[in-house]
Amino acid sequence: MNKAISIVGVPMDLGQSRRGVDMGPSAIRYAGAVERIENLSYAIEDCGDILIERPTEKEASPSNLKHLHTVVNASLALKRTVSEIVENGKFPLVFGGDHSIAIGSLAGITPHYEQLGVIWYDAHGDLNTEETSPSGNIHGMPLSVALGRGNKQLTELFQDHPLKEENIVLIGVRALDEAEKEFIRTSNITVFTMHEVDRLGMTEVMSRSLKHLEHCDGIHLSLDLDGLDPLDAPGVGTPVVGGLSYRESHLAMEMLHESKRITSCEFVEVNPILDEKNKTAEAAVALMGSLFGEKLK
Ligand code: Z70
Ligand code: MN
Ligand code: MN
Ligand code: MN
Repeated sequence: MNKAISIVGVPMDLGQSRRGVDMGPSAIRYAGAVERIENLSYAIEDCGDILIERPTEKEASPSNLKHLHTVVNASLALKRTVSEIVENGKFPLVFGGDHSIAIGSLAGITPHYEQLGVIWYDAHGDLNTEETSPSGNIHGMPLSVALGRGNKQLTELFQDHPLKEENIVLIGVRALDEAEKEFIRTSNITVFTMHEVDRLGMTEVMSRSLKHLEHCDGIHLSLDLDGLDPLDAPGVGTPVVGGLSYRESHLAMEMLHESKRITSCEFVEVNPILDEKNKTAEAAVALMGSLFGEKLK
């Protein structure tokens, strides 16, 4: 794994409806992310936070997209920052913020790879578009946008470098909208729902995922804390019961570390207002420990 890491925080909470996830980057830093990774002898720099506009009056959003303007501007700023980090030969580690920030991080990363693989660790598919979204929340759309589907102001951030369906693996899925199910049925995306995790076990799910992405020249991990069970990660905006356990998640991170394939990642949807004594941020930091190579012996 790249031993030089650059952290960037994205205090964004306008991609969904529950305030407070903009404090995610602070909560993750407070839980000791920098020290934890430094202890594993990485050279780590904290680039601070992307500036997010606070909309002063009701933003006139076109159609079914809440705070489109703010999300587009934040995505553009994050895209530039992340792209620069990759250009400088460093590993981008992004702290959310809600999952809409994946639009900016992926847009900054895809141009640097021929075949970027993505592991999407989430209870949700995040595959809605402006037309299909039941909520109008952009955090339910980032994977669609990265595939070039949806509102042009968002998809044009990817220009001629969208993701490819066959390079995407979803893990932990247990809450899909009808249109997302329909899209997945006809697409080449690989999905390991909770059913497959129960059936196969995390070891097999992770081996198959990595095998599926074998041809990729980089792999981005997008980890939504709501992929974990709410018992282990209560501080998220949309908790869904029956999720991945703390232990399965550590196993997944350890296998990703062993694979040496991860080239960038983000940890999103930590909402300290909804949390229990920073438990969710602490889980995020503990998982980073495993991802970056912490060992018990
Ligand atoms: C729903 C929607 C979602 C994250 C919830 C929920 C999407 N499918 N994404 N939490 N991270 O509104 O589109
Ligand atoms: Mn998500
Ligand atoms: Mn190119
Ligand atoms: Mn989610």
